[in-house]
Amino acid sequence: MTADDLKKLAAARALELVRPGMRLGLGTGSTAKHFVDLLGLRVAAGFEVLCVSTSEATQAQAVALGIPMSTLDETPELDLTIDGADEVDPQLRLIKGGGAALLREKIVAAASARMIVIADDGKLVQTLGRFPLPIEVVPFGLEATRRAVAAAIAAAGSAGRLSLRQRADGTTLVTDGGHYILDAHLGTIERPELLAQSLNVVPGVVEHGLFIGLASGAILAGADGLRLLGK
Ligand code: ABF
Repeated sequence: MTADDLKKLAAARALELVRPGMRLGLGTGSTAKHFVDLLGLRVAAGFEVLCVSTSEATQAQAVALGIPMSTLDETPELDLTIDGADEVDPQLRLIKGGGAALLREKIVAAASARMIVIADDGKLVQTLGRFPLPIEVVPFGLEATRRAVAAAIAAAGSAGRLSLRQRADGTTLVTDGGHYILDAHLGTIERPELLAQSLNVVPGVVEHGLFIGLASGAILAGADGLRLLGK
């Protein structure tokens, strides 16, 4: 099976968690895209749900599929969010943001009674950090913020270069929220909670890709089948 086949497998398993009338958060990324496609087929067959998206890309996909959409202003409490991740550790701590949607993803996850990660099992790691940690920052004062972020990372006992996320055409990526992303190439993050706290107080940092205490479970698809973490 290809990695994409595994993502589809995880997405299909997540769909089994959805009950009629549920208020759903719809994630972003290639794995979440499969979930939204499958949900769209259910909706076309009369399945009733009300959904909130985590990015403009997912919003467009869901609308095109005829999935009933709402907002967190109209529907501030969600029953279940299904979303991807870049890394998952055994304690269900995540790195997210490779898809540049981490801000809305974290807000939607926090508004959900349950947040279930769907991914191929290659995303499961013992220690977070092999994937560069995305840190969303406001464009104003970028160089000053970059230095403050580097100091916060050092204060948390980590180290590594910071790169400004660019699009394929070489221009600076601007998120749905109008911000930039600094990717921190740390290698390993021995104390994710400490690093998260250290980043949270840096002026100019809007949000970061460490999701701690937000994921209720994970559905990980591998060559040997599905592995379920949490609940
Ligand atoms: C999104 O899904 C991002 O936070 C994360 O980076 C991405 C994972 O992408 P994929 O499912 O394509 O591997 O939630």
